[in-house]
Amino acid sequence: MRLLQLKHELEAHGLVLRGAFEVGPEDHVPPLAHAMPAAALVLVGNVGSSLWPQFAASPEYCDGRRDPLDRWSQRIGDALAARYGARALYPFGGPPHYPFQRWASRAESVHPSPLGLAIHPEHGLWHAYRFALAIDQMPDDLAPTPEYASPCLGCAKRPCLDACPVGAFTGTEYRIGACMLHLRDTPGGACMQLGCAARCACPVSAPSRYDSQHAAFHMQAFVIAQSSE
Ligand code: B12
Ligand code: SF4
Ligand code: SF4
Repeated sequence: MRLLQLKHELEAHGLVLRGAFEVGPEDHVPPLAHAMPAAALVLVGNVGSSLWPQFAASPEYCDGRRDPLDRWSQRIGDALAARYGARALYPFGGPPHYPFQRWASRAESVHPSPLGLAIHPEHGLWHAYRFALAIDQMPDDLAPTPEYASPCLGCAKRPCLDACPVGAFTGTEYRIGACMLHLRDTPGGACMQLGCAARCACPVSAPSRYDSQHAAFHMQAFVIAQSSE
């Protein structure tokens, strides 16, 4: 596999190559076909609202059925896996969950933030992962990952921890019950319409914030998923 070629293919879907790394036993990547161990893992996701135009025009978004973004991701991930002889792994569908945030920190310079979301030096909190491709050989053009310090280290005021209207983030835990009550009580409120206020309060890479339609889609999906649990 050449990462440059994959990168171009992903661009057509609004997806972004999020890095790759050589797999070790501590990464807990499942085996490929015939129990062959994976040699490398390639991560794919979105930065800002990169995927929104393509996803919003997709059959999955328009068919009114459940989990459109997961189904869209799966269609693209499965097709790429078949073409590259890879195994596609998804962040959804658990538990158990594949450790995507841990894998992300192996693939590129992201760090845990006080909100639990991984923070990226360029995209801040406005990025996520759609799938990973496990492959049997190292990509020909894998470059070393540059290391950047976490932006949170230089953020003394930590405005993300003060912005939630119901104090759902304590710095060590996320009180999902309090958050969910607020979201259900205020369907027209800022969190539901523009995205989590704590996430929006982070000053890092404000221009990468999700477009309002994209943000509202995720918040609605989040409430629907929690309501059906
Ligand atoms: C379960 C889950 C949730 C649960 C619980 C999350 C939790 N913190 O416990 C719920 C439903 C609450 C949730 C909510 C959201 N989630 Co979520 N979630 C997951 C999921 C499916 C599994 C996480 C997990 O348990 N992993 C298992 C462990 C073993 O994996 P790990 O990588 O080793 O675990 C690391 C993280 O869990 C992290 N971590 C977890 N909690 C905390 C808390 C703190 C304080 C810190 C520092 C670190 C940290 O540390 C671990 C070690 O590295 C992941 C996808 C995935 N498969 O990873 C998405 C994921 C973490 N979620 C994601 C997102 C975006 C959200 C939402 C913002 C969705 C939305 N509305 O848009 C919300 C947050 C709500 C809000 N108000 O902001 C993204 C995060 C992207 C990023 N930039 O890091 C992920 C990676 C999914 C994706 N497709 O990219 N989520
Ligand atoms: S507001 Fe500061 S501490 Fe919070 S996520 Fe952003 S950079 Fe990190
Ligand atoms: S979505 Fe709103 S209520 Fe929920 S944690 Fe974020 S700021 Fe708090």
